[in-house]
Amino acid sequence: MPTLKALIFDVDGTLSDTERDGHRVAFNQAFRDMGLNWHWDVETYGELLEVTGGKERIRHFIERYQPVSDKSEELERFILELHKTKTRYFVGLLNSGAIPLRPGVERLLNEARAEGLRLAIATTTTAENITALLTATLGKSSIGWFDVIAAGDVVPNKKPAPDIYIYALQHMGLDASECIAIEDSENGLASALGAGLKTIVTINAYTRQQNFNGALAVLEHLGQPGGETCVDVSMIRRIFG
Ligand code: XBP
Ligand code: MG
Repeated sequence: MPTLKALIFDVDGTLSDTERDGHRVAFNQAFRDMGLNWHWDVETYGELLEVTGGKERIRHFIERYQPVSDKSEELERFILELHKTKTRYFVGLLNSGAIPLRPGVERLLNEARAEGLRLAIATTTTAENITALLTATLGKSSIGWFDVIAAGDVVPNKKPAPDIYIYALQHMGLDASECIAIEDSENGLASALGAGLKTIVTINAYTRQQNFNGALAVLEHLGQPGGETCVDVSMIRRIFG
């Protein structure tokens, strides 16, 4: 019977509720900066979230709503520049402290460390965003709490493909059977399950209606002691089996 050795956390929607008031706002600031008359309202962004990866989301938006004839390198350079501008704005929002951790995240991270569980991150987002989020919410030293921070373009295929979780497992030298993933979305769950990981889902406004078949548990959030839900290490060990 495998022993639980590590927790692997998703970032956007899991560590923090970053999409509606973070990434979406940063995208719109970047559009304005680059003289585009595009605006992603809350509903449109929710639809665009079906595509993971900010650069991939911009490309998908262009293909669906702003088709251009040339698929040239020019377009790719434009997308890269637009995404770089967006990341600058998003990091600025994180640095301002505008985006807190979700309930129970800091508590569970500290409990896991105290119990000798290893920690990792497996995310589609850009690595720079994670450094900024961890520093703003937990302090710079928290970056060292994670054995692996597997992020964004380090793998060819983003979520729902399993690549990013497989990358994290390989770099930790652990088997999927020794770990649990914590996710927020259908794409994230598919990615973790595809890598063979048992997965706990904490939903949010954008993912509430999605299909979480196969998850070990689907919860509002990680909760606090005495609350309706409190995901702590002993609870995780129980459902891990
Ligand atoms: C969520 C994503 C990311 C963010 C935007 O990542 O799909 O692409 O929406 O971040 P996860 P970037 O849930 O796996 O953390 O613009 O840096 O891609
Ligand atoms: Mg997520």
